[in-house]
Amino acid sequence: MASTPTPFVILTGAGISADSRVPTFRGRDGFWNTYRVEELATPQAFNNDPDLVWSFYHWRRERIRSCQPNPAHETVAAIQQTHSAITIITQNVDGLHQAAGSVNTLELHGSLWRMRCCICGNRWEDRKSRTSIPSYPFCGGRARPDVVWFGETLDATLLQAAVEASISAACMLIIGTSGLVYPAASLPGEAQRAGATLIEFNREETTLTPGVDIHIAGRAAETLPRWWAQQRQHQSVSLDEG
Ligand code: BJW
Repeated sequence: MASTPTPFVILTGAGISADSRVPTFRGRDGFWNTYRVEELATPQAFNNDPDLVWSFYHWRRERIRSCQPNPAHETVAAIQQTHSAITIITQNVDGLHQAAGSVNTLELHGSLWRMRCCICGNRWEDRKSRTSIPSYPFCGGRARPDVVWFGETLDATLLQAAVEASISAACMLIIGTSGLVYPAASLPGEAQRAGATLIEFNREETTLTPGVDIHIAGRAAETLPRWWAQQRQHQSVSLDEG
């Protein structure tokens, strides 16, 4: 017997946090000094110039520390509350989905608020302001942010969970991602092949736009709450009529 699909799976990228004043990576506002993320977010860059890469992460942590979830994060959390099996798949490392009250958030690219020891691989939470690279107190190894850099593999269990959630949903909401970075960018295709409707919320058209069923243009902090309010209204009208 075929199982009933989960109503939604939600895939988010940097654009959902743009209205919380978290800088995006690419496009109009996606800059850090004169560097591109592809030049800094790699293990080679960290090996060659750890202080430069650390200063990029220090800048990001200090900037994001005071950022609050915006109405798009809050709407994602509200959508999730309608069905216990709704999964949020995020490429973001800012923690704003959790701050908005979401659970079951698959952080595909890790977290800015966790460190990992370069020697022993242990991970720990760290929210302190750190202008220079800390060491892991137990083995003395150099710390790095526990994020996924280009050329590094994603956590296999998380990725598998993301694929399963994508192929089990009736509808994927794709919010604020350029769709340029793999394997996250392949999840909408997986969902669509399994029968899901794809709805994209983005300020601009992206590489995913030609393949989606509906593209809703504008800032996610405005478009997502409006769209969700309309869905709720349709739902209550059809319940009243039924
Ligand atoms: C708004 C808005 C508003 C603005 N409202 N919208 C298959 C094909 C080709 C290449 C590859 C492939 N498989 C693997 C690769 C290589 C590579 C890759 O994808 N390269 C591409 C660039 C071509 N992938 C990897 O290396 C991955 N590892 C991997 O696959 O391992 C196996 C393997 C290794 C090597 C070879 C082959 C296989 C790892 C990828 C890790 C990405 N890491 C980063 C940094 C994380 C840590 C950190 O934050 O510092 O993740 S890079 C950066 O990009 C970050 C993001 O999560 C990610 C995606 O960016 P995102 O979220 O889409 O943001 P933007 O800025 O690109 O877009 C913002 C969007 O929002 C825009 O569309 C705006 O319009 C919109 N927007 N304001 C709504 N208010």
